[in-house]
Amino acid sequence: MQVRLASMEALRPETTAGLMVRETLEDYSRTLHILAHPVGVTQDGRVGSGNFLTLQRSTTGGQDGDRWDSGYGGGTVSLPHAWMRLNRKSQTFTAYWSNDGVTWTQIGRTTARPAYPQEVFVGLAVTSGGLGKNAHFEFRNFQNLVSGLLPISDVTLNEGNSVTLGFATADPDVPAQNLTFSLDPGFPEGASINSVNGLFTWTPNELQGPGVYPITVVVTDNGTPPLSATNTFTITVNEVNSAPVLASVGNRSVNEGSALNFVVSASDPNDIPPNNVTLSLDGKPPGASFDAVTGAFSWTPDETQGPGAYPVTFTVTDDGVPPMHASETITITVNKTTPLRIENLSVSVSDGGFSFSWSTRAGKTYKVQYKSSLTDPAWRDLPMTPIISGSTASITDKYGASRERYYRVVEVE
Ligand SMILES: [Ca+2]
Ligand SMILES: [Ca+2]
Ligand SMILES: [Ca+2]
Repeated sequence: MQVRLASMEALRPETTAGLMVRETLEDYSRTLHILAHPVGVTQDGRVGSGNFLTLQRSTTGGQDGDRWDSGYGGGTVSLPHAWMRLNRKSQTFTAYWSNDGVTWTQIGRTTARPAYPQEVFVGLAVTSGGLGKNAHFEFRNFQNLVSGLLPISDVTLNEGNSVTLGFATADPDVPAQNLTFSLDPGFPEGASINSVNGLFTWTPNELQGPGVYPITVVVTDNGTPPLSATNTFTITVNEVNSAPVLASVGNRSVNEGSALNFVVSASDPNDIPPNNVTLSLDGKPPGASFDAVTGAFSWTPDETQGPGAYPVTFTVTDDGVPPMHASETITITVNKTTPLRIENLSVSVSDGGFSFSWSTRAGKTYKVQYKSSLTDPAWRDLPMTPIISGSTASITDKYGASRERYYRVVEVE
């Protein structure tokens, strides 16, 4: 706080006027003063050239004439411009004087022991200079400077949301100084304060939640020296759970009797820290298996399952709060496989060989193989290819009808 002493009348050597801090409103409370002492008589009786001085009562009920650690006898009191300022930062009190309210000179500084309470009483203090004496004082320009940064409540919000907070001084109408707002180092990335109007804004990102962030706002005036006040509060950022992601599976098809194997994978890439994820499968066809840990699906549909279309749903669920999930429903198409059937097979013996004919199926090609004995280990291809005529294929093996051979017709894909 600061004040200008504009006039004093009825001066006596002990007449003083200035600012006071007191611990309580009781008599003989601990106090701290900065006083203008225009007559300039020092406490030990010597005449000075005009002084500002600091005094304190450092113990409850004790003497009120203790100096601060250094403060007695600064500057010249030059009415009506006798400016005094008393600044508190935590337990450190500093006194300044000025003859213009712009350039300030420190006169005393002390750290209170025991500590003063957070809230103290402040005001103007005068001494007439003797019992029964009257004196008249005129103060102007009292300002409760930035020391009164209004307290602000702690804030809790979700990551991704914005917070805007206004920081006001306790005395918003008065400050003649330009005030500059800033944040103490250590504030979270992305947080900022408007240096002019004290508007604090922050949108904590995914990386910053969950977390607890103490933030200290500093407001500084442009006096000489500059004085500042701080206000610390806490922002708690909650984690917001995002859904996990299932890697695309896609529809599948398989022939009955064949194995279908694939692996489903999932993660939680949109959360920091990521959640644990669990896989599950709905609509599992009979005979299929699914490993929820590895995501491995396997199924060999049997003869009774094709043809058919089987919708199955894979789901990933995370362990966030609340749990989130993602799923994909695919269709597994089971194809019927048609066994090879050679129809309308006829065999004749003619022209010194064996002739075969059979009905063909569209899109298929054929070959004929033989063995001389059924105990031969392998079938051999006949060197000639079948002759296709319409939907009939025929082939003649001029091997000699009196001999023995075993044949088979092979449908080639
Ligand atoms: Ca996060
Ligand atoms: Ca998640
Ligand atoms: Ca998140």
